[in-house]
Amino acid sequence: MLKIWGRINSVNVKKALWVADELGLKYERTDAGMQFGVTKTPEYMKMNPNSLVPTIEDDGFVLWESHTIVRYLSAKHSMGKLYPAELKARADAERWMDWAFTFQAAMRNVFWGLIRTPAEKRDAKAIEEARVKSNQLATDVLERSLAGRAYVTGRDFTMGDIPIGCEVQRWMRCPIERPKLPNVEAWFERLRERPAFRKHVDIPLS
Ligand SMILES: N[C@@H](CCC(=O)N[C@@H](CS)C(=O)NCC(=O)O)C(=O)O
Repeated sequence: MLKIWGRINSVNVKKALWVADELGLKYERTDAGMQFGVTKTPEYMKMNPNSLVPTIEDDGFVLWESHTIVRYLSAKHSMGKLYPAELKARADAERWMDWAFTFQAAMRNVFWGLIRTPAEKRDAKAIEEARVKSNQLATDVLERSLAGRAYVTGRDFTMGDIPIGCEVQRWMRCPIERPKLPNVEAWFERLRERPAFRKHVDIPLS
């Protein structure tokens, strides 16, 4: 059976859990990372020398890097659907997967500052800079690209929606001021129609 290591509140673990459930896979999950430890043990580091989550094992094949995990499971179980078979359509989806890390980096200080740092220790300037940057990316890139599209690559839901869907959930649920972005909001509501997204991704931030 597929094994997944990682705590459920990690944005990168959420990507692996979402795709696994989206594909209807059975898996066994082990808590790892932050308060659960595990990631610095020799056994874990043999699988993932980065000491980070997520890691998966599928029939003896060990894989880390959340977006690669999303690609691998999509290609294995959903060729031509979640994993577009046509080269340009696939590159389009992969572009959004890569861009999700651009958005994650922009958002990082908002999320860590407001969700994982006690009020008295917050760096207000870093939080504000990250808020402005992530709002700008959401407006200039995501909102514009989603005009006339149901999902990031067009009419159909693909693996391209998974990493950026997880990052945007954080942005939507952090207590910050955001611009009104009708295309992003409609796309986010479409993601919320998916049971696997509600179960693994749209949960309270911690
Ligand atoms: N690029 C890697 C980054 C993995 C990563 O940074 N994971 C974080 C959680 S989101 C982590 O393991 N943090 C340390 C911990 O949880 O102990 C991926 O996408 O899998």
